[in-house]
Order: sequence, then structure tokens, then C-alpha cells
Amino acid sequence: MGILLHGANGSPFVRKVRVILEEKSLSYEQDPLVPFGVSDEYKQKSPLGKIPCLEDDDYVLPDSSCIGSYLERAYPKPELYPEDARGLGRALWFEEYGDTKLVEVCTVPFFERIIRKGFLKQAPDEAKVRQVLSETAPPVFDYLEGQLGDADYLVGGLFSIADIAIASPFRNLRLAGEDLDVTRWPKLSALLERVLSRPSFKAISADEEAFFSGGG
Ligand SMILES: N[C@@H](CCC(=O)N[C@@H](CS)C(=O)NCC(=O)O)C(=O)O
Repeated sequence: MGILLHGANGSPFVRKVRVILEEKSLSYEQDPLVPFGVSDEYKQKSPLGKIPCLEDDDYVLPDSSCIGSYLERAYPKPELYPEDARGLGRALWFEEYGDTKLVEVCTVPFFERIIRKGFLKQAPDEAKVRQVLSETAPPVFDYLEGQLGDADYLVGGLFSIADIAIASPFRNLRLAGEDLDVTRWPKLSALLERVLSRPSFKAISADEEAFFSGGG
């Protein structure tokens, strides 16, 4: 059967796994599952009912972070996780920060303008979007800007899971028509340009833009 990835485009967690698969040149099929009202059969595979969930032949694993760790061990090249203990710890921290705080702020404009407006056909809550962009998001972006120093990538100067997990939610922000203020966050903006222009992200962007321009 090979690799099957359950999860619709637009999810920052599904994107993370797709980028890892692309970086490792692994071929896979995608089941564009939307995580609302999922079947009991899917819950057997992903007990929290969330996306993504990956099947690799007879092996089934939910959760983007668990999937990333599995893929790194099962398909080691190219390496996407730092070798050294401190680098690894730091990369996993950025992955966690990306998956929680950053997803929380970047998906509000995406949900309001793309999902609510385009798919649920309701008016987006622009006041909520403005509040997040002006109050909640800036300290999160400040933190990441401060972590970069003069390095091209977040950990050890090398591209890693940390950069994938931080860049992924920013794609949601861009799909919602927002971007970072390059004068306020120049290092973070440069990191995003570097990471989002990789062939792995580009391969997925085309799918996402086709899908979301149809929905919105
Ligand atoms: N920690 C999980 C988070 C996955 C997640 O929250 N996915 C969202 C879609 S972006 C979902 O399935 N939400 C449905 C739900 O919470 O029931 C991961 O990294 O895979």
C-alpha cells in the first residue's frame, strides 16, 4: 500500500507532514479528510479524531509530531532533526511552540476569512482578526525574531523540523491575505522567505491555492 496521509490541506499540521514527506522525497497518497464528524473507523486510527494520521503499510500513527519523529527514523535521509542533544531539544521546542502558540494566532485570520467566509458562508469576525493581529500575535513574532540572532535557520544554522513547524502556520496567515511586517520582524521575514520558497513548501502551495481560491 505504501504511505497514505489522512488530512485535508489547510491544516498547519497536515502541511508539516506533507513538507517532511516532500523533503524526504517519499511518495504518498493523500486522503483529504476534514476532521468534523469523523467516522468510528477513522477514530480507530486517530483516537482524538484529529488530522493528520499516517499509514505506512500496516503501521498507523496519528499526530504530526509523532509522525515526523517516525519518518525521521524510518527514512533518515535527508536529516531533518539535529543530531546533538541540545540542538534536538531546541528544535522540538520550536516545533511545540509552532504547533501551539503560533498556530493559535495564525489560524484566526485563516478561520475567519477562509473557512467562515468561504466555506461556512458566514460573515468573518474582522474585529477578532484585528485584535489578534494587533495584540496577540506581535509578542509571539517578537519572541521568534529574538531567537534567530544572525543565523539563517532556527537551530544550529541548519534547516530542520524547527523551521518547518514555524513556517507552516505562517502559510495560513498568507492564505488569509496577511503577512509579517518586514520592517518590524526582518529576521523572521527572511527566515520565512527562505523556508517557504523551498520546493517542499512550493509543491504544497500550488495545491492549497487551487483549493482555497475555489472555496473563497
Ligand atoms: N497535535 C496534533 C494537532 C492536530 C490538530 O489539532 N488538527 C486539527 C486540524 S488543524 C483537527 O484535527 N481538529 C479537529 C478536532 O480538534 O477535533 C498534531 O500535531 O497532529
